[in-house]
Amino acid sequence: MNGFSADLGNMRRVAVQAGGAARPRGRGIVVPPARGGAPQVVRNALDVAAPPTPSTSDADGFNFQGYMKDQAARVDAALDAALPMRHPETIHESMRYSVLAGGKRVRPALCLAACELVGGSVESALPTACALEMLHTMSLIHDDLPAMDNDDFRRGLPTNHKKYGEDIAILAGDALLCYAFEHIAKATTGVPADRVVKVIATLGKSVGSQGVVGGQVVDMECQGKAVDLDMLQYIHEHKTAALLESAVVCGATLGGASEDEIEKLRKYSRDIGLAFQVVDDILDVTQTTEHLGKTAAKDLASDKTTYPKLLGLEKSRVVAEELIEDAISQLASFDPEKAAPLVGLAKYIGARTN
Ligand code: GRG
Repeated sequence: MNGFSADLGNMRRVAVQAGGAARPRGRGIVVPPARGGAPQVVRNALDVAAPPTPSTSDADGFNFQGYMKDQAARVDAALDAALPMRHPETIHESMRYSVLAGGKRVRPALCLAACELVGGSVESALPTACALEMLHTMSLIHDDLPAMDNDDFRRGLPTNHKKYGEDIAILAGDALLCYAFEHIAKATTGVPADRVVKVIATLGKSVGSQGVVGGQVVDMECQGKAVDLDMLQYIHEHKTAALLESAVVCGATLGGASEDEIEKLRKYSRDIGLAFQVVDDILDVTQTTEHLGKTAAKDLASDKTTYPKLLGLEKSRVVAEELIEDAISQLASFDPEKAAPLVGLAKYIGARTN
């Protein structure tokens, strides 16, 4: 696995400070003030100076860090424009606070890369890429609520309910969930309508009771109980991998992929999706709160079953590596130059440190 991928994860610059305030530095996104508070400037995790050149290109000369930085900047600008301040201000402030708080923008990047891989344009997939980030962010807002994971920090900032209260945090999640679909339907241009309808159906299923919500429910029901590997895999595949799969499949659909191409990309995305959560489990026990931008050792504290708990750290790392290798093998029939972003994303997901 390439060193450059891991470096990307080290670039989070939104520090968790005493009191939870973000440290304004240089250029960044101005997040609207909370009730009565001052505007904050936060930076995307990828919006930082790239490390020295040797680590920015992989063996094939693809500049993955540069690619991710460009895609994140594009997505951040599109999200900023898609979520303007409106009346009633509180809810829009709260939505913007979490969506624009940074994040690695992995799901939008997967969507844009899959669309371009099969011949589509970034512009045609950008509304769906933004919708994916809105859905992902709403799932984080709700996951952090006291009724769920009860967390105080996310993306290096106080969680949405800590900042705006539980009532507004629930509603901000609800509003982002609705707006994501409205945004795809209204803002997608240059794509045949039947593809857009397919994307809306795919995305809807992936976050509902047969996807993210289903995985979260089983995860909650399993807490404090003995969980075997099959059950853990079910949880991870639904709670986390479903949205990553959707990102890739929706991007490919918008770009006009054939059934055969969709199937290969579906297998790729299932592998990276599961690997993403296996690595998340590993990071929970190997990284600090400051580095992660969210509370570390949370799974340990809540006695959750994780891959490291069932298999140990080393075996979990091997599982993640094998999944990444399998994912990359699904891309073998595509033009290597066009597939480079998805190869890079797979390697990054396997080697990320936050
Ligand atoms: C989706 C309708 C709907 C409801 C939400 C609360 C809930 C139901 C689901 C929880 C889903 C969840 C939070 C899964 C964990 C996924 C995960 C590993 C998140 C971390 O993603 P990163 O590392 O985070 O990409 P950043 O902040 O970089 O975007």
